[in-house]
Amino acid sequence: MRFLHISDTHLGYRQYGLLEREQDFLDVFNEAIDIAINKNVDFIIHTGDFFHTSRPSNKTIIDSINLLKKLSDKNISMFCIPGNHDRGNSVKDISPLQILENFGLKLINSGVKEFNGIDIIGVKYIPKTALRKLNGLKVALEKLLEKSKQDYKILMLHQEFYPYFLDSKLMLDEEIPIEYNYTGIGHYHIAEEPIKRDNNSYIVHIGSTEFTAYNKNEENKSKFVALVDINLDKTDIRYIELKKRRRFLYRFLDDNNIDEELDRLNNEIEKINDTSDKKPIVILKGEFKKLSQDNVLKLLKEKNIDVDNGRILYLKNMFIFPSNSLDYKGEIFKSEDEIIKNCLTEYLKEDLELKDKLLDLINTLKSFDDLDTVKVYLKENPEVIENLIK
Ligand SMILES: [Mn+2]
Repeated sequence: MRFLHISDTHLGYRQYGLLEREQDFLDVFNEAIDIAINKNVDFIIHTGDFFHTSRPSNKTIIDSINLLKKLSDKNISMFCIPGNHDRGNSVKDISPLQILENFGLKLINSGVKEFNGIDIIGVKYIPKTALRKLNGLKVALEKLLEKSKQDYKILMLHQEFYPYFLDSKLMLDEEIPIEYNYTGIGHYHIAEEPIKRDNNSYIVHIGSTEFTAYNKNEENKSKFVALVDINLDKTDIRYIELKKRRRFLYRFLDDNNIDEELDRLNNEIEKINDTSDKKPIVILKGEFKKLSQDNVLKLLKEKNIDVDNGRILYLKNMFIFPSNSLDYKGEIFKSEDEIIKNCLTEYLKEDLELKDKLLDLINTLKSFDDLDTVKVYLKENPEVIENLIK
């Protein structure tokens, strides 16, 4: 028996407001599906955040139906749990994943589904407040074990575990019963080496399929899916790198390194453009004590680090200059999404769940055409606001 583990595909995410980025998330999801087909897997597990929001656009829904159709043509089932992004939390509505159940998606909110002699067990994303009431995951996971009849058990989770999330109280070894042979965990967007436990069971954080800036230092990390072979009780895991994801180049600049760093950056941009049809995204951070804004912007132009020359898809500069950082007239953030997200992250760093809820709500409101429609919507759906502080 063979399966593919995919996570956090965030379909429909128009990062930086760019249509190209929306397409990137679809491209790489397609690549993952093609790997599943080419490697003749029996099924796929998707550990949450299939969609980027609970209100995917009509186009995104059609894209997702086409992905599932490719799989059903080859008789491959996809098992999935709702993540924090697509569980349908801030509006009184079901998850968009329930639409996909009509197109073959095997959605598990909390339960056991048997497939050809193995059990696939899933628990949808549980927010922090509910986790506290449950006193962690362990009791729920043990109850699900009682319902499982097959020897080989696959568990799908979408949660924050320590130390991947430093302020989390969930410890892998304490929360996850060792009887689960393969535990796939979504939510953390960076791929980590599989953790092998004493009885040869595994815990796998496979990470997202594209860069979303959800986790720190995600920029330069490669993206993967896991191909897993089960032979009796033996589990063999291979990570396969996703080639279609867009490359991000991240640099920290200062007065001393800027010349050298920009030359190196230039070489790398060149290399990427030679080997890929996807232009890279460049993120520059910098703190300058001697160089002025004019100096730095001139240097960037001289060294060809410029969106207008067609070598870069998007350039994000976050610079601080000595006199007054507010003097900086460059485009620190190009899209309002980024501005909103950064403000909320700053103000609500003590309550990231509220931040996520607000972002989700803003995304929903942005889908309305004008302010009057927004007002009517809020009036008719007061729970949208109530849910924020529940
Ligand atoms: Mn995610």
